[in-house]
Amino acid sequence: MKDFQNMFSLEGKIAWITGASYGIGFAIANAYAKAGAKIAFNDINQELVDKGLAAYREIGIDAMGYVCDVTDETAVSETATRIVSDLGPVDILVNNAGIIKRIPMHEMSADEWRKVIDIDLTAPFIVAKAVLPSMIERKCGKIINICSMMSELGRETVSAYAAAKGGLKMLTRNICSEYGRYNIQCNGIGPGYIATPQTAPLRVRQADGTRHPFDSFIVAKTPAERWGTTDDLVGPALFLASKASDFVNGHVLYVDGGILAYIGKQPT
Ligand code: NAP
Ligand code: GCO
Repeated sequence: MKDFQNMFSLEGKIAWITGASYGIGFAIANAYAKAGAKIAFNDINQELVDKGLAAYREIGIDAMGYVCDVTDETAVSETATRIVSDLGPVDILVNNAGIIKRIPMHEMSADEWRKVIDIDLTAPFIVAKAVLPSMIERKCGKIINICSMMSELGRETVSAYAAAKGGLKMLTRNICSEYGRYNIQCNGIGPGYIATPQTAPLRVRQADGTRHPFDSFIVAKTPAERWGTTDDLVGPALFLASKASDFVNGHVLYVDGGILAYIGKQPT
């Protein structure tokens, strides 16, 4: 029988959250720290890492920050080694770092396409590869891939992002298939539309103070009738990192206020 009281505790665990100086990654790291985990995060440059370290310190979290581009296999492997020597072997990996380019597909260069695929799909493979051997050896581990509505849906201008996030859903299932026997769980979180810097351009107020048309579109498309907040993601992220989800594997948990369930408002 499980210890239900402590099912969601991450006491003694080491969590690595990529691209977590701010936004969704920061909120998840904050929750993991409050649940008892030690936090390692990386970001693309020293300025962001310093900004992240200051933000963690401000809320009382003693996080370790590393400059590391998640697409650079050597840098990722060196960072993984540093985390092990600074904190210990990684128990929980959250592949959070990501970018989007909103460009009509027929105008997108192959270099722009590759950049999105590299960061949003190839990097989770590279980072997972860096932590898997120790997880296999210790016969436990949690890998959480931050997927998207675009793991299921398409829309204008986001072809590379949708291809990457759809691919990330399948990488999630494959890591589960290949390593489930070692007591490693790999699941995804599919956030709906969350108010972060990544989506800020879609929420900019119009000159007359009214909502951006895309902002109104999302509110109408979401049964909850609002954008998500980073806090909406922390419960699901905690569940997938904790003992409470030890037999949950290969899923994408959509945290979208109901978008994927909804056909859309009927015309009035
Ligand atoms: P964000 O605010 O843009 O944060 C992403 C972080 O990843 C940034 O700190 C970014 O640094 C970093 N990053 C980018 N490229 C990197 C690289 N090569 N190596 C290391 N770090 C890198 O995004 P967010 O909205 O919090 O999103 C986090 C994740 O959730 C992403 O994977 C995103 O696709 C996904 N997501 C977001 C939403 C949403 O509505 N916001 C919904 C579904 C899924 P820079 O600041 O330099 O770019
Ligand atoms: C867009 C958005 C989305 C979200 C998110 C949805 O331009 O449509 O940026 O792709 O960020 O991934 O789940």
